[in-house]
Amino acid sequence: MNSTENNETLKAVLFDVDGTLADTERDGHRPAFNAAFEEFNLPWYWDVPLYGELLQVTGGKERIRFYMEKHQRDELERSDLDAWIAGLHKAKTRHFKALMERGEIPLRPGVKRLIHELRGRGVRIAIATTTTPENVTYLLQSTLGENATDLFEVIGAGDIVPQKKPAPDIYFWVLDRMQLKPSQCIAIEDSENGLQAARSAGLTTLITVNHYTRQQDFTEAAAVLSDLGEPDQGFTAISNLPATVGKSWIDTDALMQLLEQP
Ligand code: XBP
Ligand code: MG
Repeated sequence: MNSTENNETLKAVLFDVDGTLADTERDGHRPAFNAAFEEFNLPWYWDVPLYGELLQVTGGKERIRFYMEKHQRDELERSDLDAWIAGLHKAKTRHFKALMERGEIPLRPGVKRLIHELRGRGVRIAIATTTTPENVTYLLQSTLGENATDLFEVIGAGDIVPQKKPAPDIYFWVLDRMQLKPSQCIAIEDSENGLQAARSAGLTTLITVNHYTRQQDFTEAAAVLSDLGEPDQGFTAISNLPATVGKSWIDTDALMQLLEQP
C-alpha cells in the first residue's frame, strides 16, 4: 500500500443506501409511495420522470409535501397536515417493507463483495442515509440475510438529525459516533445531494451513478463510476478516476488509493 506523509489510512467506509447499495428509488420507494396513495384513495401517481423531479427533495415526508406544494395545492388546506403526511408516509413504509420482503431488489454490482472484503480487512463500515431506519433493515435483511445490520458498526438514518442531505448532519452524526475524522473515511454515494452532504462533512466521496443521477454534477467527487464493478465485470469509469486505481472493480486497496489522492 502506498502512503504519503500527510494523508490518513482508510479506517472506515460510510455507505449511502438508496441508489448506492441498491436501485431502490425507481423500483422500491416510488411504487411504495404509489401504493400508499391508492390506499388513501388519492388520485396521485408518481411515474418515473415525475419521481426523478421529486428526488431533488430528500426524505419521504418532505418529498410528499414538496409534491403537494407543486401539484396538489388544494390538499395543503387539510387540517393537521403534518400528521396526515406522517400517516401517509407510514403506509408507504409498510408497502416498501412488503416490496423488500418479496426480494425483488438486488444489491448493485460489487456491493456485497466490497462489504465483506472491507470487514475482512478490518475496515469499519457504517450507513449514512436520509431514509427511514426500518427501510435500511428491510433492504439489508432481504439482500444480505437476517443478521445483516450487524455488519455495520453504526446506522445513521432518517429523522435523527435536524436536516437531511444535502446537509452534512447525518455524516457528522455517524463520524461522531465512530469517533473518526473525515480524513480517515470514504463516503460512497449515488447523487448530487449525497455528494454535497458528504463533501460538506469533509469526506472524500466515490460516486456510483444510476438511472436518475447520471446527469448530475459530480465535479467534487474523487471518482465517478457506473458501479463498484466485479472482477469478472468491471465498472465503466465516467470521470475523475485516478490512474493509480489500476483495476476495474473497487476493493479496499482501490478505496485507499482514492483516499490518498493529493
Ligand atoms: C434517500 C431518500 C429517501 C428515500 C425515501 O436518500 O431521499 O427520501 O427516497 O425514504 P439516500 P423515506 O440516498 O441518502 O438514502 O420515505 O423513508 O424518507
Ligand atoms: Mg442515495
